[in-house]
Amino acid sequence: MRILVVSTPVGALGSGRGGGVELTACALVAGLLARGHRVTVLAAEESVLPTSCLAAELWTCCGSSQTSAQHQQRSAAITMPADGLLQAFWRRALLEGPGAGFEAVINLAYDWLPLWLTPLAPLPLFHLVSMGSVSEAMDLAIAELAAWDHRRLAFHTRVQAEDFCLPQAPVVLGNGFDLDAYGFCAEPEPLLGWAGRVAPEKGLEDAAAAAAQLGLPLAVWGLVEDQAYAAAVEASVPAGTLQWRGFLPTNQLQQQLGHCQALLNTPKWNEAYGNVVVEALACGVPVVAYRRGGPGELVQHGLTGLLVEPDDVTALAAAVAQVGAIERRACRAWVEANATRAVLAERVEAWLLAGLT
Ligand code: HBI
Repeated sequence: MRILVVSTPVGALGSGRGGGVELTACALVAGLLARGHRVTVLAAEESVLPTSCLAAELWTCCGSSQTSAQHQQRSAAITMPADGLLQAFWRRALLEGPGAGFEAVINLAYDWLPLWLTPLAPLPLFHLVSMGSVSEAMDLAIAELAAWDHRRLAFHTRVQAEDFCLPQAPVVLGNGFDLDAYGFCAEPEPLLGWAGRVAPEKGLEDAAAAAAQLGLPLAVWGLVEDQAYAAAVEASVPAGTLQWRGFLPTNQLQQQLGHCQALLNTPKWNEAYGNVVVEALACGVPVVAYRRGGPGELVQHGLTGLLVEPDDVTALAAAVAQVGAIERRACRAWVEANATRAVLAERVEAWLLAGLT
């Protein structure tokens, strides 16, 4: 098929500002290309596609970024900057899309406009919802679209989809990773890891507290989105507990991540999936996570990591002390079976075909 994939309007692909949706975009595009589909990516200017996606055509738009949906009040009205990137994306997709012969459009933005346009668009729009519930406006737009045609929506996990009012069982796609990009590490160092956007909904403070309790250093990878929050976490533990490693491209991240005894995953919100959980598993690193959101569904307790009662830092630390019992090879094996690009692309293709009948 000829497929248009529309990226997030919160930042350029490769900038790290798009968070997990950047990884999803590249996995989905590379997976569809590998299955012989022709793919065009519509993203913010300055976006960079990884080598695995270079066979895709890149369309770019300029305009002001959309405000991150999860950092607004739940009751906030729908807002778009007057010169918004979101509007530019969808004007181009709907004006040029039909002439370009796209049989389907996959939207990766967590925004109101593309959802609202779907019933009146000249092209079939499909939406991979990338977060749990963060606003009333999006909850309503998702519920209304699901009532119109639930086949146009897909989610990363069942627990994420449960946040929304859906008339039928949702399409659940998981996510996909390029295993060649992740090296397996059999022998860890006395080091714990945490990865993700450094922002309140990600709960870094709990992982820091657990590492301090255990007297182990905690390497922190990710874009510091909220400086004040990061400073507060740094101040909450003894100096030297946290090693701020910054936002690294995958090849550098996986090289460092593999040395961890465990990845701590401490979401405060209903994390839709938890890319970093699977990235750690791909390196052979067991995951100790709160039994919450996508990580609570992805981590196989006792096999690929340990799940603890959400927000219980003492239980988190106690579980980390037990993680040596987890077979590191079993962590990578789980990813090979459940979260490769090929698995994701098969599921995406089936989703589109089902929605087009
Ligand atoms: N906020 N408005 C808006 N649009 C997005 O596409 C978006 C977002 N916040 C976060 C985000 N996307 C991604 O980081 C997550 O979906 C992974």
